Amino acid sequence: MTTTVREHSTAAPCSKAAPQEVRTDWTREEVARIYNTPVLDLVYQAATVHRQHHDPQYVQQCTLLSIKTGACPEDCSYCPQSSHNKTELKREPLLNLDAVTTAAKMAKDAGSSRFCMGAAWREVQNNESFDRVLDMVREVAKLDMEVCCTLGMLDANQAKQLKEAGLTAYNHNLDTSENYYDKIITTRTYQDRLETLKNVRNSGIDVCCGGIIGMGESDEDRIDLIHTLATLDEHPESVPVNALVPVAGTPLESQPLVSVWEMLRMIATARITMPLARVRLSAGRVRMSATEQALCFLAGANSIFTGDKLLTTPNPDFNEDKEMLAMLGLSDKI
Ligand code: SAM
Ligand code: DTB
Ligand code: SF4
Repeated sequence: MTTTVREHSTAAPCSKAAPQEVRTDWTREEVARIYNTPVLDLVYQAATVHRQHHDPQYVQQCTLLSIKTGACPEDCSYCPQSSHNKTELKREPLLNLDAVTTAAKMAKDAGSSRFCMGAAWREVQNNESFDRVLDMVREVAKLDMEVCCTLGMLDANQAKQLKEAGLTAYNHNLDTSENYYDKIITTRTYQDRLETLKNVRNSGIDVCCGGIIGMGESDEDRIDLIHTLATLDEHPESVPVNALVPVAGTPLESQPLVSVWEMLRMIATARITMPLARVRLSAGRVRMSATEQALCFLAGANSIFTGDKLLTTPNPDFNEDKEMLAMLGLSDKI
């Protein structure tokens, strides 16, 4: 774990006045100033904004399912599923429809209100596999759950078909700053990512877009990432904040673990700059105590992935999560 000594901004006074307006014109200096606020003031300000816009007792539970695992042509340095990385992952072809509907029903019975299907693809192709994914979306939508997919790059027509099938949201992360991006991925560009986000937005599907910390990026890169997200024409409806899960066989396997203070800065800055978004405390919870996670909820995180696995790596035990949420008085029911 690393401890960074930073130059703090002077904490801006926190007002209990009317809810802060939703802005997409944040300057980079404003975002940096928020991010560098002394951490307890930052959490306090974020908690205040959170309470102006959200029920603080509500934390959404989402369940992830990897519908196609491994053998991905992209070279994302963090990812166990990249064929460029020598990880001990078992590859799995695209699941069949029944397996997916069964998993979605189980997730719903376990209390999830959102089901997210992930495929280790560079991009969606117009083939039978995509037709099967469209069927999966139709079936999960019938269960009266939010349906999300993360399938790589999408063109406008594919986005339209997913919308028509009943997709609620599409997850496509910017992952890091534009500057740091080519240290992490070389097989696609930041612009490619932004293009897909535009196609998703124009189709009327909600945008789920965030990033990963702990990949060797600087505070400046983290500020740049939040600045980019918070100045999109419309904010993403959900912003996943992932702590790198270092996986043996990936170039980032030896990265030091991120500390809770770093997670708090990201979550709180996302909460303050994108007040209406669902901020999702995503990968990395398995290494966090309930106390650390409680601070993240205080700072404005209002969604988590539950279930024993994320896509391919472990997530906290389902029953432990239930106990934690009950202890904190948090619930998926409004
Ligand atoms: N292939 C699609 C794509 O890249 O958009 C979808 C699946 S991909 C696994 C979804 C997201 O998982 C990535 O954008 C990344 O942010 C996150 N992710 C992957 N491996 C991770 C790791 N080791 N630690 C934290 N987050 C990770
Ligand atoms: C996101 O931002 N985090 C989730 C979800 N979107 C798809 C995925 C995390 C994956 C962590 C590594 C793994 O389990 O393979
Ligand atoms: Fe493939 Fe997505 Fe993993 Fe990158 S993050 S290697 S695109 S599965």
